[in-house]
Amino acid sequence: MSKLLPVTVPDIGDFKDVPVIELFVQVGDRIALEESVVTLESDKATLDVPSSAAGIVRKVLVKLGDKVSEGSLLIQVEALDADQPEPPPPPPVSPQPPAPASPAVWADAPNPKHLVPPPAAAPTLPTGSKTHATPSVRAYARELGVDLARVTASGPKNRIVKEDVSAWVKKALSGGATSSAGSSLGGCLDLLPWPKIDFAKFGPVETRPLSRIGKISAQNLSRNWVMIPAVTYHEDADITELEAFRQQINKEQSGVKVTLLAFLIKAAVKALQQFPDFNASLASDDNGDMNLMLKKYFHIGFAADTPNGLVVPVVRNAEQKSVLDIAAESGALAKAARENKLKPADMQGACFTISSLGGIGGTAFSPIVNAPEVAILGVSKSIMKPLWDGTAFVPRLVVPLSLTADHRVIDGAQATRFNGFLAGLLADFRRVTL
Ligand code: CAO
Repeated sequence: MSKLLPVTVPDIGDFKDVPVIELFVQVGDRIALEESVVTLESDKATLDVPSSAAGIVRKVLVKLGDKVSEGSLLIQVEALDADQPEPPPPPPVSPQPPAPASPAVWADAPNPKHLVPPPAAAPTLPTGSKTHATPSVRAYARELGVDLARVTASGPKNRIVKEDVSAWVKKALSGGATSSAGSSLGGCLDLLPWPKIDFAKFGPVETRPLSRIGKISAQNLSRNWVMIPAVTYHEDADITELEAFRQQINKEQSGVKVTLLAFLIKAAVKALQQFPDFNASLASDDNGDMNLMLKKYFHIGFAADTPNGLVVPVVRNAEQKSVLDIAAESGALAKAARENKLKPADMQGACFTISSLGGIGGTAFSPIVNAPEVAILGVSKSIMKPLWDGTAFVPRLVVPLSLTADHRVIDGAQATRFNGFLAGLLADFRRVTL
């Protein structure tokens, strides 16, 4: 005789009234022991609740958004006898107690920190829209905005593993130049396809293929734009004295032309030393756990505008170099960039990037973080401004700083403190030596 078995929320620690954010079963589904029934999400973590019974789902007692606690009834399952593959219609509720549920393990959301091992008896994937993945993989997919239903599973018993999600994202991002303009990412994000327009209908046109650098930049910029929750913070730095000093040393020595960029790189190193989270990258380890990698070296990239497009050469170990050394090296790298002579190694390993448009103009802009870095400093054209010194307005040379930071690592308070610290260094460069 068939039995109707309740599947309830197991011991989930101190959590109560936790919302159901994913529901994997519906009435009539065949469910295996340990197969995921729902995902719960607290403020900080997600948890898959495995089924404590195998059979046919006869009742689903929760819906998305419902809040549940330990003991809440989720589904009722009609047990199948070994020789009874297809059961009759639902019988009345049986009082038989459920088998003990698998231990519940939370995975942090949205950045998973605890790996949840797959259940011992992983279920086979039935046809339809159901997907099987551990909570940490689900959290990872949610973080990247990936719909797991689109991902091909390669894990045991058709489980989607983290590599499957990464491979799907990689594929989506590696479309040609045309697709990177919209369609491949559009597929990933459910955006409309990139508009296809016959521009010649409206007037004469000329087709110019993107350069190799342009294609690579387009793909990197698109990925960084959609994957990094970035915010730009603006600050003005008073560089009146620094500019006077810069002009003086350029008069005194003729070997190297010193521009503001060299001082910015030197000051940025000091600020990174003061705020180590800015000298870091998010990276997942072999278990899929996300960590912050704090770097003990200070390699500073700077955006260089070249006839072939934007490149980012890197001044390595800038903390060990003087402003004059940095000026000479950045000048040589910028020249090599313009002449298309940079080697791949010249553009690798940056911890933080400076994008200086000050030689061209502008009052502020929002640079895009250069992943896997977590912040980038945009610099616009310095301008004389009347600043109030407490008794009168005085003319001061002010340079606008625009710091874009990855909000997963750096919040607004940290970013504003970083900007203030950096502006303080530029206002009184002696502080860099402290
Ligand atoms: N405010 C006012 N003037 C500035 C300035 C600023 N913030 N920064 C530089 N200048 C001045 C320089 O002092 C120099 O003037 P002088 O010749 O009279 O001394 C002039 O502008 C040109 O400087 P430069 O651009 O040749 O040198 P740099 O060291 O400042 O910059 C480099 C080097 C490679 C960063 C720059 O040439 C460049 O390519 N900038 C563009 C970066 C870019 O495209 N960023 C956007 C990326 S996102 O699309």
